[in-house]
Amino acid sequence: MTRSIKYEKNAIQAVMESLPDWEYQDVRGGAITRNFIFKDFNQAFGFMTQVALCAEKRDHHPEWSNVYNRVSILLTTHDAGGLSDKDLELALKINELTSTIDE
Ligand code: H2B
Repeated sequence: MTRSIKYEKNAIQAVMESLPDWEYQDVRGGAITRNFIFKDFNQAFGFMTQVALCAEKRDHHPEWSNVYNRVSILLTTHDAGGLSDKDLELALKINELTSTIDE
């Protein structure tokens, strides 16, 4: 398993520039969040299924919640105590998945 590399404070701005749809949160050493709204529950859960498979493949898992057509995702790396390259990589993958969903 590859180790994660935590981003220190001075690197956060550059990271967030590559993730315009995500918001940085100064919690738990650093985290990023994004909220999604889908057409209905089927579409939201289909998206979650795709994210779950990508997460498991990477052994890197989101903190998330779902209410009907809404999905909220928070990414942080507890092993590193904050935001890491694994969060950035998964966030970019999640962006890629949403761009293929017809809303
Ligand atoms: N997911 C996230 N988001 N952060 C982690 O630090 C993490 C994980 N660690 N998934 C992995 C699993 C670790 O607990 C296992 C043992 O590899």
